[in-house]
Amino acid sequence: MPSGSIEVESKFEAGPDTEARLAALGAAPAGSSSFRDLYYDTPDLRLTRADHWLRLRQGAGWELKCPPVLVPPPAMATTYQELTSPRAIVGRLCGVLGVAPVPGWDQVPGAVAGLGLQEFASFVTQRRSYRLGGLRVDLDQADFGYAVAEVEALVGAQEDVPVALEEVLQLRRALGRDGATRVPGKMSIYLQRHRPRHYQELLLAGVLRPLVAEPQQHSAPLVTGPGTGPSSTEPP
Ligand code: V4E
Repeated sequence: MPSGSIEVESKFEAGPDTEARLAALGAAPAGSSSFRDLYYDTPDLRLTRADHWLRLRQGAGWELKCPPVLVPPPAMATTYQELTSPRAIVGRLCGVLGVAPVPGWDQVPGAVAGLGLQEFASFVTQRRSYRLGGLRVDLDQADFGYAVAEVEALVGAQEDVPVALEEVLQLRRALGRDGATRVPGKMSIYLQRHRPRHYQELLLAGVLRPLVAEPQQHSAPLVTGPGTGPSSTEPP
C-alpha cells in the first residue's frame, strides 16, 4: 500500500440549516480552528499541472495531496492520497519533477528550496468541524470571501474507498445536498480570482473543471480586516 492515508471527500454549499441538520443527525461538534495554508509549485506549474498539491498548513505542517492511484471517483466526490511524512513527500516531489533527491532534502523545506518551488497561494480558513461516526464535516470560510463545506472520510487502503465514498455521499444527501452541481473547492475560486493564468493552465491540463457559476454566499465572511487577504496576485 502506498504511504499516507486516502481522503475521500465531497464538497457542498452549506445552507442556513446545515448545522441544525448535523445536530439532528447526531453529529458532534468537533471544534473551530483558523489556519493559513501556503501552496507551492515550480514556476512553470509542473506540480499542480500533474494534480499534486504541496502545502504548508501553519500549525499542522507539510502535506502533499496526490491523485488517486487507481479508479477516479464519481463526479460528486474526490479521492486524494495524503502524504505527510517528509521522506514520502520529498520522494514523490522528486518523482513528479524527474529529479534525483539530494542529501539534505530529508526535510521538506530543503527540498522546496532545492527544487526551486515558489509560493503561489496563501489564504486563511476559518473552520467549524463536526464528527459523525467515521465521517467529518468541515464548514469553511476563506478570507477571500468564499465559503464551502465538505464531508470527508480518511481510509488507509484503496479497497476501503468504495464504502467510504458511499458513506460520504449518503451523509451529503442526508444534509439535503444531493444536487448534481459539482461544488468547487477553495483553490479553484482562489486561482480563478487571484491567479487567472494559473487557473487557465489547470483547466487546459484537465486538473480543474470550469466553474459553472459562482455559488451564492449564505453568510458574511468570518474573517475580515487588514492583513488577512491573499498575499499576492499574478503580475500583469
Ligand atoms: C486536492 C486539491 C487541492 C488541495 C486542497 O485540497 P482541499 O481538500 O480542497 O482543501 P482543504 O482546505 O479542504 O483541505 P483539508 O483540510 O480537507 O485537508 S486544491 C485542488 N485540489 C483538487 C480538487 C479538485 N480537482 N476538485 C475538488 C472539488 N477539490 C479538489
